[in-house]
Amino acid sequence: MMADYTVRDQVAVIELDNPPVNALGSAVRAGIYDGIRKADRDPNIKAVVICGKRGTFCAGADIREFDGGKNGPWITDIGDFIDNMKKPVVAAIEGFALGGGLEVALFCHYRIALKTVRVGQPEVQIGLLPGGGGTIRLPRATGLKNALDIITTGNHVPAEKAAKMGIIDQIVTGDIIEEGIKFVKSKCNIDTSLVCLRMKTVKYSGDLDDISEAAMTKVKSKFKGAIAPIVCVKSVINSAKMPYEKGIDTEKEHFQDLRHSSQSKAMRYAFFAERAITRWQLPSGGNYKTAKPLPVKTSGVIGAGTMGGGIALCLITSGIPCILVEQNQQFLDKGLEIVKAQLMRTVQLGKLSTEQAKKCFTMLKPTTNIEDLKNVDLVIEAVYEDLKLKREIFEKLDRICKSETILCTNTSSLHIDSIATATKRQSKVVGTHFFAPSYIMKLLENIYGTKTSAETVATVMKLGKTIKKVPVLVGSCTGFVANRMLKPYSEEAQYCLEEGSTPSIVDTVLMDFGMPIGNFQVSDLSGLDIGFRIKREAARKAGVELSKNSRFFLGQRNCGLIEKLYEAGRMGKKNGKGWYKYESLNGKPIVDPEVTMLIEEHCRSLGIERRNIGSQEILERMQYAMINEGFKILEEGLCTMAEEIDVIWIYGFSWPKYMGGPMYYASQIGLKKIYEKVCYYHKTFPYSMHWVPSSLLAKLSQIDLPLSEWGDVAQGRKLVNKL
Ligand code: 3H9
Repeated sequence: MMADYTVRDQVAVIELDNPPVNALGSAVRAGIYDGIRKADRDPNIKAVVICGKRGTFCAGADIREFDGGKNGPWITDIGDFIDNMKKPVVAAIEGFALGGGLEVALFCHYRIALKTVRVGQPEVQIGLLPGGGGTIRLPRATGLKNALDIITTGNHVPAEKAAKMGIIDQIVTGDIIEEGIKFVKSKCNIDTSLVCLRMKTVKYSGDLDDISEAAMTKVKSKFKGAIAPIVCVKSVINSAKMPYEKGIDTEKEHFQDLRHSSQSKAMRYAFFAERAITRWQLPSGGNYKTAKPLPVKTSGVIGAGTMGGGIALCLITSGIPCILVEQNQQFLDKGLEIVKAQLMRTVQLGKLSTEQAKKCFTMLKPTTNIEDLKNVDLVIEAVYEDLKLKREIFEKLDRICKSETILCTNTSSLHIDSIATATKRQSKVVGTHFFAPSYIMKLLENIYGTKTSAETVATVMKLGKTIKKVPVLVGSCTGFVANRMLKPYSEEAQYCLEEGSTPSIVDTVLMDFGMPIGNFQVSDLSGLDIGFRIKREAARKAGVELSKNSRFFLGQRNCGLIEKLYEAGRMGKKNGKGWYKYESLNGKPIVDPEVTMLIEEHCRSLGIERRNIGSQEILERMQYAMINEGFKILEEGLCTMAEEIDVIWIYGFSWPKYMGGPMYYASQIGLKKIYEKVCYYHKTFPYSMHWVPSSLLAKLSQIDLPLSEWGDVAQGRKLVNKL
């Protein structure tokens, strides 16, 4: 049994014991159930303490068991037994009490916790609802509104706030088991049956329909397309509308439906993918187990633009002092204003208090003297994408900084070696690609160069976590993983325009699929001038003309629409005119007949006959082209597992988690079908190199292997011809 039973001073102590987080697998549930029945039977036992080993109470049900058919007592069976006990039962909480863990605690007559504890019902984040009485009992402890908030967001609640809400009865200090015993003994003479009845019989006031409608509207707009938040609202409202037992039974039915849903399966995959990517390894052999991160106690950022300012903000709000460098006072002042404005916004959103924000700001040291960086542990260069400039900066940093300093470049496309070779410390140079807006977006694409050491990688992977990002390690190539995959995706969107579609049709198809924002809306946000400059730079490097009227560029299919829009003065949202028009900077995209005319004129001038393109074709072309690129990335060893690609799309481009990421999506469609379609489009569009089928995709389409093994096949750790 995975719950220890001991007796101390006539109190039974049941300790959950399932490393690493005491997840409530069937054996643990059986252990608790046996323990409380034993305590109840034993006349020498006066009370019970339930707690967890290894400094944490419990992180909820064992998510790994959801795919199999393991049984054992349900949480509500354990709970009903506790409810009917005459001996008081206290949950003594340290670390986390999440999901089923909090549900078990809510069935206990009392809950005490250390101040550092966090509680929550995060089930919604894996496409579920709390299925062990959480939606029925939590509202009885906190009131409907708080419970709706906790259950539909899945956010953790710190102990003191939880105590104010009625979840925790007492905050304690010291040894949690000793405190539990002391607490529960003080309750021995109270009739506990009355205490537990309190939970069952609580009645609600207020207009339930209004509360329900407001909550539904909120979750439908905040979690567009996700089913679980909607079911969570329904079940919490049931707690007020239905008799207690009926509410519990209905909750269990909802839980089982969601457990088998494709959305929950995808989100459970994403949960484990996020953990799998922390087990990184370098081709040279260094890995997450052996490499020790260096401490980063001080930092520097070069460039106080929106990117650099946002990065500096990430550092100072995580408690890492930062020296912010700009080339002149004017730029520096402008950058500081941006940082201040972002900090203010954080305060307005309630994420920081005014005091905390002020304290953070004192950790920022603005300067125009790059020499001030000489003693920092790590520098992130965030100037614009110009190789010559970046090399100059790295050459200078190499001279100025102490020998231990790690030098990071926030590049979105340049090879790391092309920058690292400007220094004599290539092992300490690494790419840290932030996504705009850098303070908000969670993805941090860390890129190793040929000579980057495992220690350097370990340091930036740890730093990513410290500044609350999701760090993913990838190899260096043009555009790295994120932008390299985005390229065919966006190109296909443009080809669809010149073949007959419109920006709003393409964007609607993507948003109906679940993307929060369409491709052309994103392009307007980043600015059409960026796309234009990238293309112009590629032409310059190749020594050729960038011709907007040619259907070919560098031997490949070309769509000159970006050039034409740029020429027509359409820069994107910043000047109110891009693929759409905008009435203000915060305005919504409006279809602009001028753009439609421009596209039609473009087609006429090139003799392209426009046709109706169905939504399935638009989706397939954008997604399969990008997925094919993903397989090439695996094939080239730039990622070691498909999970890395999925996490990049979830956190870098807001791919809906309930679709698991593009590679997971491909696994659900079936690689055979994807491969056939890629071959079909390759034949149809022979001048688009991105349709050349990946040989790994070709290989995997012939066999049925789980996604978790695709990386092994790519790297020869699994030989498919021997299967
Ligand atoms: C539920 O409770 C349903 C009920 O309402 C009804 C049921 C009847 N199961 O994240 P970390 C593993 S649904 C299995 O790196 P941290 C994790 O995979 C559940 N494994 O650490 C990793 O393994 P590995 C509702 C789990 O300190 C290791 O533990 N609960 C579970 O950064 C360390 O995890 C949740 O959704 C689990 N429940 O964060 C909570 N939890 O080393 C999910 C963790 O092999 N968990 N593991 O990669 C979390 O949010 C975080 O893990 C936690 C710790 C905050 C607890």
